[in-house]
Amino acid sequence: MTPSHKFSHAIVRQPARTVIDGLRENKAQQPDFQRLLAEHAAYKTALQQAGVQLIELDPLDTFPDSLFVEDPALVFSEGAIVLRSGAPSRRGEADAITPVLKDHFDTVQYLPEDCFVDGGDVLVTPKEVLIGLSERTNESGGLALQACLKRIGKDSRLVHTPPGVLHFKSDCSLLSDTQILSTRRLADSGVFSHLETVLVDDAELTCANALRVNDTLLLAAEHPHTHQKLTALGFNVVELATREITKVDAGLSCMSLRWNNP
Ligand code: CIR
Repeated sequence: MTPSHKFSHAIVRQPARTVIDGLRENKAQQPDFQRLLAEHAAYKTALQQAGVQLIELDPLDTFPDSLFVEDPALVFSEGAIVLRSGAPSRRGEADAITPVLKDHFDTVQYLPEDCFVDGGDVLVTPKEVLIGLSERTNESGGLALQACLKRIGKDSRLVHTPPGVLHFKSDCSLLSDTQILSTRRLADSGVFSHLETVLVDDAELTCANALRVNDTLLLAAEHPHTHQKLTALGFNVVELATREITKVDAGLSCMSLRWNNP
């Protein structure tokens, strides 16, 4: 079976200048546009060096958060699913990305009205897809997504995103087909009973959103304890600066939509 972290292609979107007005919990912090661009450029290079072919989309000034392409859609070798964000300011991003999905996938499914799901709440594991209910992902959205997933042969389960956490994957990421990187608060909910859990250091929560791509594990820089732990486990860790994107509550998985085209 192809490992879940095997990716041949990814969609990315260039940050718009308006990203400095992106949604965030802490309004007191605003990202620096030039430094954020540099972070994004390094991210794209790291994906390419990990063996991924990029499909690069133009910036969208009307949608400050549109570089976070993981949220408006889900993509699999079997087809794409267009989502509807629980954040009103992000709803138009789905329409903007749909033509690109139609160009690359034979099957594109859509959620019905009043169903809200952000891709950041969806974790794909070999056994099942976990859908974290959150401020952005409502129950009808989760149920509608389960029906879409079933149509392309994928089992799924509705779970809960920890209170106060933006997205389910803000707190976890798949390291391999059998291992998950997670915060303690999420792991303690028992949701990962079928996976071996590697905990991020309690003082390094923001690196829980890592990104395994082929033989490379992308990890937010400045999280030395977790980095050391993952290196000791044998992962090929590549650090990426995330100071600016973190100011708009984002992490590494958010900036690409990845799939394997065998
Ligand atoms: C938002 O609040 O929607 C953006 N500022 C951050 C989105 C991060 N996306 C993700 O975790 N998948």
